[in-house]
Amino acid sequence: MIVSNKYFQPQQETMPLEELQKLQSEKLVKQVRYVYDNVKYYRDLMDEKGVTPDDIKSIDDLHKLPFVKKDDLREAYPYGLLATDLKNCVRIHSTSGTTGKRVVAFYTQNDVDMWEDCCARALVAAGGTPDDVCQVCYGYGLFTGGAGLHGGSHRLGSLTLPMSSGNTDRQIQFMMDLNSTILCCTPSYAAYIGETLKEQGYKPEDNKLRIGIFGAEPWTEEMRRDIEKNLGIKAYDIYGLTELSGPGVAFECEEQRGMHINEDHFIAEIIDPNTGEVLPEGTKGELVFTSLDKEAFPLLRYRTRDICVLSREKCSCGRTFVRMAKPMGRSDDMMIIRGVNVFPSQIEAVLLNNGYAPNYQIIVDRINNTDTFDINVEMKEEDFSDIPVGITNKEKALQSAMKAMLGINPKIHLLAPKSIERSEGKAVRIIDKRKRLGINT
Ligand code: DLL
Repeated sequence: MIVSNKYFQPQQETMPLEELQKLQSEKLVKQVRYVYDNVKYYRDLMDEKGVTPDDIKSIDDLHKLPFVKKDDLREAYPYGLLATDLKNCVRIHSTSGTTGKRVVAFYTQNDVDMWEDCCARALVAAGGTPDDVCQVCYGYGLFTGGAGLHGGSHRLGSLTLPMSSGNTDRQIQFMMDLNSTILCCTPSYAAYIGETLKEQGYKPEDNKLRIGIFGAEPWTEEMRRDIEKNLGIKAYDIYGLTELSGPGVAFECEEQRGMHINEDHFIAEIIDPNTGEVLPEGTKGELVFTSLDKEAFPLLRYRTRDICVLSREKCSCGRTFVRMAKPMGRSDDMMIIRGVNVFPSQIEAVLLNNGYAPNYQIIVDRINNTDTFDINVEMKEEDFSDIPVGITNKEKALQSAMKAMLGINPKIHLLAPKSIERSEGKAVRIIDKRKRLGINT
C-alpha cells in the first residue's frame, strides 16, 4: 500500500516499471514530433542523421536520435532551440558561460510547474512536510538553485525563507529566530554554516534544523557525515542542471543509495563518452537526458558530461524511478568551484582580453570545507620588471575581470615570465587538490 505522505506524487513516483515505460514511450513520441515541428535546429540535426519523427515509436527507438551537446546550445544562443513562441514563456535561467556566451534556458508556466513538482518530490522524499520552515540559501537569480527549491517548498506548502546565499550571520540569525527546519544550499555552504555556528558557540541541538537538501557540486560521504554532525540533521543529495530545468532532476530518498531520476519527465541513458554507444545498466559512462514534456526548451539526448552509473535495483522506499550514483567526475574540463561552473576557456578568454598570454595555472583546493581558487598567470616580458611596482593593482584589475566573467573571485598571482612549468604534452592547466579528499571533480 502507498503511504502518501512519503511521496509528493505517489502515483507517478511508484508507478510499476512497465506502466512507466509505456508512459515514457507515449511522451517521447509526442516530444520528438513537437521538437521536429517547432525547432529548426533539431529538424536539421535529425535530417542530417536521416531520422524522422515517424521512426520514433517507443523508447526503444531513442538511440536513433542525434545527441545534443552544450556547444549546440551555445551555437543556438539565444533563441535557436526555443520550441514555443516567446510570449508563452514566463522565465529564463542561465548557466555561467564560456567566452561570453551563456546557455539560456526558457520556461513556460507548465515547465515551471513540472520543475517545482520535481523539487517538491525531493523535499518530501527527505521527510519534508507543509509544517516545515524551509530556508533556501542557494543563490537566487539566473542560477536555478534558489528558484527551484523555493518553488518546491511553496508547492509543498512549507514556510519558505528566501535567503539566497551569503551573509552567514544573517542566515544564522534567521535560522535561530524563525526556527528553520530544512536547509537548502550547496554542501560546502552547509559545512561553512555548520562551522560558523560552532564558532559562535552554538551546539547542534540549539537549532531546529532536521533536514538538508544539498547539491549543485560534488561532495563526499565524509562531508555528509561532517555536516550532519555539525548541524544535527540528516543530509540529502539533489542533482540537476539548468539545461533540463534545474535542481530536482534526481533526488535521494531515505535509503540514500543513489538519486531517483524523475523518469516520468526525463529519460536517462549512459553512453560511452568516446564512441556514443549506449552502455548497459550498471556500467560507468556519460549521463544523457531526454526531456519528455518540456514546452519551451525541450532537449533530446542531451550530453551532460557527468560521468555516472544507473541502477534499476529495487528501492525499499517504493519508488520505481531508476537511481543514479553521485556523479563521478566529468568528461569535459568543467570545474565546479563554490557551486559555480567554471571552464578553463573562460579564464583564457579573460586573460587574452586583458593583454595576457594564456600561460596560466588554476589551483583549486578545499580548506575548512570551502573551495579555494587561485590562478597563477605569467606576465609578458615587456610588462614585467623585478621591482613589483603596480603588480597588486594589475592583480586586482584582473581579479575583477575574472569575477565579471565567472561570477566568483579567484586570487590572482602574477608571476615572472616562464615561471610556469612547460609541458611537453597537454598543458597542465588545472591542479585540483580536492581529489585528495576523495571529491570527484
Ligand atoms: O547546479 C542545479 C542545481 C542546483 C542542482 C541546486 C542541485 C542543487 P548547473 O549550474 O547548470 O545546475 O550545473 C549542473 O552541476 O551537470 C553536475 O556536474 C553538477 N551537479 C549538480 N548537482 C550535483 C550533485 C545546478 N548533487 C552541473 N552532485 C551538473 C554532483 C552536481 N554534481
